[in-house]
Amino acid sequence: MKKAVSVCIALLGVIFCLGFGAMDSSAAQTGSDKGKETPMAAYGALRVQGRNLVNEKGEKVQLYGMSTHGISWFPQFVSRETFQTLKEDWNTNCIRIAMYTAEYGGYCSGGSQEELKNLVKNGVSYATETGMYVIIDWHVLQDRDPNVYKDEAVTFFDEISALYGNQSNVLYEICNEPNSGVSWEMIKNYAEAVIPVIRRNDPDAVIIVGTPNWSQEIDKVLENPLDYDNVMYALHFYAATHTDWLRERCKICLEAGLPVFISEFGMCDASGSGGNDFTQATEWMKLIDDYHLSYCCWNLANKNETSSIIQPDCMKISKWTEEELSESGRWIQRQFLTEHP
Ligand code: IDC
Repeated sequence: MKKAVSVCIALLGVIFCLGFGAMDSSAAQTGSDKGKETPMAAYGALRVQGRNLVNEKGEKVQLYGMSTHGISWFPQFVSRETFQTLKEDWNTNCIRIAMYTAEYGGYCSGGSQEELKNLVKNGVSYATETGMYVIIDWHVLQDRDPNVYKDEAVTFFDEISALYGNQSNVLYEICNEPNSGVSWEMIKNYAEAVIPVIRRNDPDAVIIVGTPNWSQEIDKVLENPLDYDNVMYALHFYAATHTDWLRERCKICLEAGLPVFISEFGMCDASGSGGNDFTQATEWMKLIDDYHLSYCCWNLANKNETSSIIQPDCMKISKWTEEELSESGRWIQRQFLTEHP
């Protein structure tokens, strides 16, 4: 009898230890997430309410993170490890995937459309696994007028949005930066062709629309906005070039109720190089903070240019040390970590 009791006690002890062991290992698994819910789990489906991006409960949401460089040039950064690092070590909740349309290896300029689509799809999968929001950016630049490749855009967004209709973390940016005299009316015509195609597949997704003059003349939208729900308008700034006057314009639009999304910005000048102007960048961050704006920083690459966040001699695609980051990288990482504790 005594023996049976001691066997029972021993068994209970083993079960107890195993139980705690199991608890410990599950704690270790969530340890890398610092015990936080993923951004997607915390916010769910997003929508636009007045000038704000809001979550399912109608509370304001701020998306923030990095934009890739062109994925034709730097496909290696569309990776699971990269996105994990950006979420866990950089505290970001969003990633923008920039697919150029007309530049080197662009979607409409000789790049392999299948490979580019696969990169976009992989990017969306990695973001989803990581619990982040993801922006699919049709990166109009050298083509100036989004109508030049409107048919290609319609086909692309039709195919891509059909995949994500039941996912709540995908946003569509339908034209990065129309420029060189392309008017808001021309952009609006384009948007009116592309948005219904996305809406058919993904009725509630948030759609970001670029604005004239490299997404700076956002005020042109005020008199003639698009007649769709869940649309936001892009404003892009490069702090060493675009200062008070563009912030003033941004404020006027916000006060008039326009939903603004800063889907691209840099701390340097508009060439993507030159020196950083952190005084101006800090002024921009104040505005972003005051209005709870969403913002994506250009760019996630190791190119030898100021706006790239990784040193050109560093080949790592994740877990960069401070020394492996550029001056821009160090500044923006600190911004993400301190602004959104
Ligand atoms: C720049 C890249 C650069 C690349 C060039 C191609 O930083 O490496 O050679 O594009 O034209 C934008 C654009 C963005 C630009 C960036 C800096 O959206 O594509 O990237 N910029 O010039 N608008 C304002 C600045």
